[in-house]
Amino acid sequence: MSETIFSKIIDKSIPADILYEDELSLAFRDINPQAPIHFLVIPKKAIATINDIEEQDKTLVGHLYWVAAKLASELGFAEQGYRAVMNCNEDGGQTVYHIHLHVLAGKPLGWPPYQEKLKR
Ligand code: DGP
Repeated sequence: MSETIFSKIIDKSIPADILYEDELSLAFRDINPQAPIHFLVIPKKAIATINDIEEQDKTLVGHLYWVAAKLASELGFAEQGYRAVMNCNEDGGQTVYHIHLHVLAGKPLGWPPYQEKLKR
């Protein structure tokens, strides 16, 4: 897999506002926040898209949600609520090809993200 900007954040060759790190994962604030709180939780293992998650990665992907919930609790927005989503490929809006969980919070978030216009 080719290197992405997130590999450089993992190896600390470029800076990021890091919220949490362990041997498997890293969480840092998104450079272009879409909500009052917006951070990313990524695996240190480079996996390009959701489609590239292999059977041996199942625990690792669950770990990303565990980190999201831990930070939600520590940062104080767990009870109010939040969204934790991964975009996949072009239609999903993915721009960085190293899987990442977006964690968005701090205001009521719109749903659904897309609605067909009703035909007359
Ligand atoms: P996605 O579109 O789902 O692939 O989201 C990629 C996110 O990554 C986007 O919200 C912006 C964020 N991002 C891209 N480059 C950087 C960076 O260099 N630093 C940080 N902190 N976030 C970045």
